[in-house]
Amino acid sequence: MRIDVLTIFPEFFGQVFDFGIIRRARKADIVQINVIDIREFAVDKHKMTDDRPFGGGDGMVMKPEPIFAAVKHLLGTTDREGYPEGSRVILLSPQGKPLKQPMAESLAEDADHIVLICGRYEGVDERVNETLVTDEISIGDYVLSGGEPAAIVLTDAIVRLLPDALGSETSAENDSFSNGLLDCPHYTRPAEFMGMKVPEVLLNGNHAEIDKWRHEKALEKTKKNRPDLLKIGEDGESG
Ligand code: 9D3
Repeated sequence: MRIDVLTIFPEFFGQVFDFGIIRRARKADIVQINVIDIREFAVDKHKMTDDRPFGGGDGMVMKPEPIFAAVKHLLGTTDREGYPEGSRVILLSPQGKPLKQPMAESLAEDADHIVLICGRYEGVDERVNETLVTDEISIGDYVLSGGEPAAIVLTDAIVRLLPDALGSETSAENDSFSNGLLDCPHYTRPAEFMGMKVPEVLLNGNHAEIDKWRHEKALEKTKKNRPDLLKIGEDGESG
């Protein structure tokens, strides 16, 4: 898979793609990640990437021309109907569909070239959305200063699902959410730390009991922190 990140703040990404699973996946050539400065595609002598909103109001809007030029450079066309098979252009925006694990799963499975557009300021000229964008995604109901942190989150969620990206020591099947519950608590040595004891059941080697305990604790944690995950039927979701 190839992921190209379009941003006006390329330095923001620093070393975030140089650690852990993403680093390993890049080394193994499972994914190629490029961070591209939108300003390189600016058309005027001042290299402008933003301008004042038509209709008035506060803030600035990202201009369409540099983003169209960048997508044309990367995908050969500015018509989303004509993109190569398996190409997606994703706009990270507060107005997007909220990111959920199944979206990351289908992108990991179906896409071989993803272009991420990071918005800044008040937003991006809507013609980008109308013509270039195949998917508009938000990472949740809170306000960020721009799409860059969201691009990092989405990239991480996708890359770790690519075949062979996870080491054998861990598995995407055991993740939180794959059974609809949060994960159970975990403990390691020492068996007693500052007077706090590891639950006896984890020490006795009875794996049927351990599995039962883990499921109970997962349910308890989910009720406390994410009761919404236990509700079913409201909009056809499995809960
Ligand atoms: C006043 C209207 N605001 C929109 C809800 C303005 C605005 C806030 C934040 C415009 C852009 C931004 C920058 N955020 C993103 O680009 C963004 C984002 C987010 O803020 N929350 C969750 N997911 C995302 S993805 C991109």
